Amino acid sequence: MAELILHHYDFSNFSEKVRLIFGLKGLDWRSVDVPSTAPKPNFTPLTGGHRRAPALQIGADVYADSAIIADELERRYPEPTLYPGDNPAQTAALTAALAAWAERDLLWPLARYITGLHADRFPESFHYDRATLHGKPKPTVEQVQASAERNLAQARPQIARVHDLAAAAAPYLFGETPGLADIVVYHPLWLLETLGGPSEMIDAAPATRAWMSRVAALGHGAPVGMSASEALDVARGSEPEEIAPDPAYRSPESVGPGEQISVSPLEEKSAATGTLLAIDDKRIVLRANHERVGEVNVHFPRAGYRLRQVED
Ligand SMILES: N[C@@H](CCC(=O)N[C@@H](CS)C(=O)NCC(=O)O)C(=O)O
Repeated sequence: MAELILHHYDFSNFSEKVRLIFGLKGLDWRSVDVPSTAPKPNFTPLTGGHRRAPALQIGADVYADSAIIADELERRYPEPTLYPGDNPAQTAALTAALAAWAERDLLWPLARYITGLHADRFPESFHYDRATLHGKPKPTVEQVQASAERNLAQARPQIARVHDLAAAAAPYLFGETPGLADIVVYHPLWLLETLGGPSEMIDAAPATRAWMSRVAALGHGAPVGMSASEALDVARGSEPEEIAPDPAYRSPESVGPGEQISVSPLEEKSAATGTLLAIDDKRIVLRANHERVGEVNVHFPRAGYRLRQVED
């Protein structure tokens, strides 16, 4: 089977989520560093232009979001499962609901708080890059710093929820076996401490600290470094998988297979473009073409992405 190639960077929390999935499943993988700001000329040829990290490349198929990466890894490597317990479908549905909360209400106030608190440690270009991504004007370092306080006010009530979850963990959120649920709640707190050092908000709850240590102990599996150009060569030397569209599916945007489309994360300025290959309520698959890599399939989850038809 083709190697698992993760395009990621060290302080990316969504990348940490995937690294921990590799750890939970005990997988070997290849590790390619991606810059944390645009442009990303050795990355976007693989993604139809999508710039966010992480992306998992398997040959000429690229999974461009941690949620679709989790789905694909569970499909290819079902044991140990990401959804432990007697009712895996129920665990998967509850995990998705937990991720929606953790990756929005918990993550974003924490991320804005900690990058605001340490705004002067990042180059100005970093703050500008993130503002541009969200269609906002260039902020001053002082403006970024000023946002720390109001975001802390929003983060704290959500951390209190994590404390309640961790206090009830036995010893993981869904019982004796770790699962994706633990990882999705963990990675926002990991970001807080990766950027800001040990946090008093976490030390205040020993159960949270102990649960976080258990999740961190999942590790990252077995990575071996790879250069970005080697990864591009792998894509160029591979054929993308054939994927049959569901003929019965009608997208609410009235877009169908064979049409030129753009795919963007909701409320964001960046987009991937290509030919729509397949779509249903779970996924969107684009066929993109770039002179460096030839044809690739780019896979996105349906939830969290919007589609637009574009002119040929
Ligand atoms: N929904 C995406 C979110 C990915 C995301 O926001 N990644 C951040 C890094 S943790 C990012 O790409 N930031 C902008 C950049 O690196 O260009 C996922 O689950 O993978």
